[in-house]
Amino acid sequence: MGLIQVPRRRFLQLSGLSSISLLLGGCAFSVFEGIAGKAFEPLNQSIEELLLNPQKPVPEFPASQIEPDALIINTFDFTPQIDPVAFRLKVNGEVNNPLSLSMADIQQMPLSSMTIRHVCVEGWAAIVQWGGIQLREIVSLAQPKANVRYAYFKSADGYYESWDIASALHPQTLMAYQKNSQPLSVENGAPLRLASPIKLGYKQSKWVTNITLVSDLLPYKGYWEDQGYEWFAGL
Ligand SMILES: Nc1nc2c(c(=O)[nH]1)N[C@H]1C(S)=C(S)[C@@H](COP(=O)(O)O)O[C@H]1N2
Ligand SMILES: [Mo]
Repeated sequence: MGLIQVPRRRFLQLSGLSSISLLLGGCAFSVFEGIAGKAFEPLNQSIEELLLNPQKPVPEFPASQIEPDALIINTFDFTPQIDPVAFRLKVNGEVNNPLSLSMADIQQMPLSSMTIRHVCVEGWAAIVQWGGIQLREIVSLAQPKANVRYAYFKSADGYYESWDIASALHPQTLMAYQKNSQPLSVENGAPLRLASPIKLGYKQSKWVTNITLVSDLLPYKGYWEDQGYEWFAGL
């Protein structure tokens, strides 16, 4: 039962902190660092090491605990309509092999499925099953350079996010195209969205069109982060 209690307790701490960081901006970062603890360690690991040695998976929930109605649609502005046939996921930046992948390309790669808890700072959570391709598969296909430390995600609605590379390469960080064993709906981010049990909901970009691998964070970090929300946002 620790499986359920730990994320819930963390969630309460995090939601408190999110309002603090909203008030104090960057000043709350050191407070958060203490709570996040070892979550910060992987930031120092090289990308080669991370690709070679996958990190430990987070325990999952049995499929019987999926809460089909609990995932609330949360979209800051509008729902972009993307033609899934014309769609290409672009992967570029500090890579030796830039990619432009169709959904057919992506769906030919191994399908990973996981049942995890999605946690939104607005005060709700939902156990969801996501299916898709591990982001680490896509990143390794792009042949990242040794200096890569962050991934930027651009979405079709103007949303943007940045992640530390360790979290992006976690085995349960997926580019998902299925929800609860069904094709992903447009509202939930079709054709492709981020899904991961190790980050808060706002890190999990829907309608991702571009992934850019970089060595340093840019002055803009994420849609909510640039308005004061915490950047690492680990669970
Ligand atoms: N492109 C994009 N991605 C996004 C958002 C958004 O507004 N635009 N909202 C985020 C937030 S705050 C949450 S909680 C989840 C919600 O996912 P859902 O709408 O599929 O439940 O999407 C995240 N990803
Ligand atoms: Mo959210």
